[in-house]
Parts: sequence; C-alpha cells; structure tokens
Amino acid sequence: MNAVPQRVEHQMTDKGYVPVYTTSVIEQPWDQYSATDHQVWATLFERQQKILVGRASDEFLRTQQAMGMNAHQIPKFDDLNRMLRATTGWELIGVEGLLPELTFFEHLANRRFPVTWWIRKPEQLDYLAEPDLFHDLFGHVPLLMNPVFADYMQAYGQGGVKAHGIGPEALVNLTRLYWYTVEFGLIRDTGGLRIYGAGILSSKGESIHCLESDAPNRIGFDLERIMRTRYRIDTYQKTYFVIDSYEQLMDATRPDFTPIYARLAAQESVPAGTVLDTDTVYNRGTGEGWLTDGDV
Ligand code: HBI
Ligand code: FE
Repeated sequence: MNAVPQRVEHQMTDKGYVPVYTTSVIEQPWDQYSATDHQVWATLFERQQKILVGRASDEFLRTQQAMGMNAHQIPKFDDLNRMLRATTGWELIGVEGLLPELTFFEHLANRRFPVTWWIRKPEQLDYLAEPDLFHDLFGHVPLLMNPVFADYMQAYGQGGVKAHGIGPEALVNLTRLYWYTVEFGLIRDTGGLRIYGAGILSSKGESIHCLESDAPNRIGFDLERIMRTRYRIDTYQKTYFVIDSYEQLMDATRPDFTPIYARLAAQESVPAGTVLDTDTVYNRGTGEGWLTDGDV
C-alpha cells in the first residue's frame, strides 16, 4: 500500500487549482508499487506506444528506446539515472507532485528533473489534473537524453530562477514558454508535424487531436508570440506551436530575457485561439468545440 502523498496546500497554478506538495525529495519506493500500479503503467505505456507511432517526434521515439523503457514494469529511477547522467548529466529525483515554481526552476537549473513517485489509479486512466509518474516519466524524461533539449531544459530553469526575481508577469510569460514547448510542443520532422510535448505524449486523446483535428491552430514557433499567448488548462489546446528543431529552442533562450519581459509588459496578452497576421500558419483552426472562456 503506497504512503498517501502529503498535500500541503491547494494553489492556483498553471495547471489550475491543484494541490501543491511538500518540496521534499523522495527515494522512489519501487518495492512498494502494487501489481495494480505496474498494470496501470503497462496499460498506459502500451496504449501510447501504439498511438505515437507516426505521431511522436523521431527523437522522442529514439531516446525512449535508448533508455530501454518498456511496458513490463514501472522503470527504476536508478536505472534511468545511470543512462541520463552518462549522456546529458541529468538525473531524476522523486517528488510528491507539483512543486512551488522556484523550487521547480532550481531543480531544472541543476539538471535535476522532478518526477512524481506515485502513479494514477485505474479509474484515472484517461485524465487527472496533476502530473503523475506516467506523465513525467513517459512524457518528459526521454528527451532529456537529447543533448540539445537537455541544454534547453537547464537554460529554462536558469531563466525561471531569474524570472522569479523579476516578478509575477515575467513568470507568467515564462510559464507560457514551458507550456507551448515542453508540455504541448510540435516539431517539423522529416515525415511532417510530430509531437515532442510531454502533455500531449502522455495523453491518448490529445496525441490524436493535436495532429488530426481541424479545430486547433498550428503556428510556427516565435518566442515572444508564445510568451504573449494565453493557454488552456482544462481542455485540448486551441493553438500548437511548431519548432523546426530543438536547436531553435536552445537558440531562443540564449538572449537575456529582461528586455523581452519589458516589451511584453507593454503589450496585451493574446487569447489562446488567436491567429495574428504576422504568424507562420501551418493550419488555421476551425475553432470547433472551443470554450469561449477559461484561458489563463
Ligand atoms: N512541479 N513537480 C512539478 N512538475 C512540473 O511540471 C511543474 C511543477 N511546478 C510548477 C510547474 N511545473 C510549472 O508552473 C512550470 O511552468 C514552472
Ligand atoms: Fe509536465
């Protein structure tokens, strides 16, 4: 029986009104996982593996394979850490769940990726409001084996620590960047548009919706455009941004963001479903099924 995750408070975060957990780092209690926990992992893993062939980015599939992740059982952080440390210097740490932003940024800035130690219940297979082990391990971890993406994640964390010192608006701008790249990003691969964002990769419905539905916009990556754009936390995204390469992401985070935050403070935020005439448009969405309010 797993220890119940300690919830310290509820907080309005970019994932909505969710519990924020203690910031303590927890050894993965691998021997405590029940047969049901391993079965939930297996079910989700096998289902996503089928859906992601032809949809996930080449690099995601390559790195996931290289890590030897499989449906057989919940991976051991220690096993994955040996590979990660040797490849990009990253390591996974076990946490209770969502961390206060500064704590999260500080981990990323030191190449530590926080992974929730518990996995969802069978009745939560299709949706849960907060990141669990499957979202973090299956969705986020493989690309940390890619040197350029690994550098981007650390640069993002360093930027987050700085933004935290600048103020709440800068944090909102930077959180949008994480949302539209690390969580819900698309990339132009040799075969066409593919998924690299963890929020999509770990979601059955959105893995299909983001590429095959006519409803969402698909727009070329533009750093300031993204940092101005609000997003959804409770439905599929209205807009997906498309990078040409992981290098494009890394290059975008090289400049000092201070003047960017200043420019953004003088501009209106852009609602999630907007298409601007300066956009590189891969697809102008029909907006079918969009909710009118609820952008953050
Ligand atoms: N904490 N454990 C965890 N995982 C996240 O992805 C996470 C977080 N805290 C804050 C957060 N993400 C987002 O607000 C980032 O944009 C900072
Ligand atoms: Fe995530």
